[in-house]
Amino acid sequence: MKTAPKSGFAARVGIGGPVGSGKTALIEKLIPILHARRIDLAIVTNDLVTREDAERIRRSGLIDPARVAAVEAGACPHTVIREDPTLNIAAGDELEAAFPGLDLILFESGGDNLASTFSLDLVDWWIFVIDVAGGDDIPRKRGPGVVRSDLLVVNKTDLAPHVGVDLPRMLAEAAAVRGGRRVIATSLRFDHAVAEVADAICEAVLLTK
Ligand SMILES: Nc1nc2c(ncn2[C@@H]2O[C@H](COP(=O)(O)OP(=O)(O)OP(=O)(O)O)[C@@H](O)[C@H]2O)c(=O)[nH]1
Ligand SMILES: [Mg+2]
Repeated sequence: MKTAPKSGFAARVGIGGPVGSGKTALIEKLIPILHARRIDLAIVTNDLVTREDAERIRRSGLIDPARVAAVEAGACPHTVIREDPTLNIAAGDELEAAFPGLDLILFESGGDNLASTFSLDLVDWWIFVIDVAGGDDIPRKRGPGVVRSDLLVVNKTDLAPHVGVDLPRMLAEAAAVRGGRRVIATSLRFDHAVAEVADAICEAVLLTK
């Protein structure tokens, strides 16, 4: 559902999920697809006590490094995307001031647990990324991130045969606990279904595809 941007004009989309599920990898794969659609983009990353993910994206050559901002949470990552998102809101506002034509800002949360959610003071819409290597029981555990996110991404599908995961069952259980809200299975390693995630973002917050 399209909602009004939280401040300024750029739509703000959160990307959360457990440590190592593929949040930064998703951003790296989305950037060229969104650029090809002429979407004016910036990124805010969150790490515990470093700027590691921001530096990784800046070094990637995928986007102007000035369009990548870093927030150091200094505490459990959800505190700065939910309880007090002031630092992230300010980072988004600074990017909008520096790049007045911005259409979209992606906010990557630091890796967190299944209870992690985004404040709707910060984002218009948010994605939760889990991966098959975390176990096919993750959806059944009904964490708020899995249940309440606008889009659930189940990543690393290429690893399912190697970790004994029944992927169709995992996806069916994910759909069931989400009451029909969208689930997309990706393999970022093999660029599988990234365009579908881009479509979902564009449809939800940019009214375009
Ligand atoms: N096999 C496989 N590996 C993947 C896939 N997506 C990501 N990875 C790998 O998983 C690891 C973690 O990916 P990241 O993108 O850094 O994960 P993250 O969620 O940003 O991690 P944190 O920010 O530390 O929480 C990296 O080694 C990636 O190369 C995938 O679809 N398949
Ligand atoms: Mg990351």
